[in-house]
Amino acid sequence: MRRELAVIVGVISASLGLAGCQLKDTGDNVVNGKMLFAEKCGTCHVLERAGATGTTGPDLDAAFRQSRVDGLGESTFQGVVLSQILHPNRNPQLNPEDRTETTPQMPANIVTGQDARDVAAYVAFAAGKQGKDEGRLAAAGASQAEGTAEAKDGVLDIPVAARGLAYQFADAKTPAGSVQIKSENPQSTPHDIAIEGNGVNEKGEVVTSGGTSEFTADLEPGEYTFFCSVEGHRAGGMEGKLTVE
Ligand code: HEC
Ligand SMILES: [Cu+2]
Repeated sequence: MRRELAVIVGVISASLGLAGCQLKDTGDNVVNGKMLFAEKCGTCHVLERAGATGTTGPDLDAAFRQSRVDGLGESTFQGVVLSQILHPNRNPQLNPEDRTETTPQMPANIVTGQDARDVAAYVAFAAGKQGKDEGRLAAAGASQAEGTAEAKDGVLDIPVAARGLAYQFADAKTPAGSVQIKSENPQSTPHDIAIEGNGVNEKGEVVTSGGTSEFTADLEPGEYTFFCSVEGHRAGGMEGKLTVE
């Protein structure tokens, strides 16, 4: 009972603060909320301000945009998001396409306690809202892939980025021949690395939390694609061009 009350009071005081100014001391830390969102939620949801590109669950910008236009307050949003985190899929739904299986499910309690309140506060602040995050919030979103990974001594290393559906590199290059392709994954979200093109279709193991996905392939010169084969991740942006010279 006591604990429930504390949650409710927390939600109300946070939303009052948020309505006035995004970074005022509200008791809820939206910077922490955004980092956690990008790491743990953004792999399944789109939320543009967080750089989140996941496609397994609903697009949260789309989900909240109309309610925002209709003038529903961020306190309401925060309550909705928090209860979704604590008790997801209370009503598992039939897949609208074939009406046989249930649609994918969101795991409960991915974040807990104050972290869950921080995430809910950030989503309430950001979902469906135009513009970009500023100040301390700006740097806390999903990582962006950048630059070209180049093979060294027959090893092509394309690590997973710190947060979100991204590798550290946007594309890659290697000389032809036998190449060991590897990708360390620092996230708790599972990822692997795979390549396809020119009749090649190979992948490493799915790994989490510091594990390395790797395999060796014999590659002829040409254009290939590297990507993560975990469902929804390639569509969310985990892919790049591999040029073999
Ligand atoms: C493994 C994929 C996955 C992860 C990770 C995930 N979600 Fe979800 N989420 C879903 C799916 C699927 C649904 C729709 C079905 C349901 O409600 O469970 C959903 C629904 C939601 C909804 C309701 C949207 C609507 O239109 O009603 C919210 C809000 C939400 N998630 C927020 C979050 C937050 C915040 C996190 C991180 C703490 C998170 N999700 C992590 C898959 C995920
Ligand atoms: Cu992945």
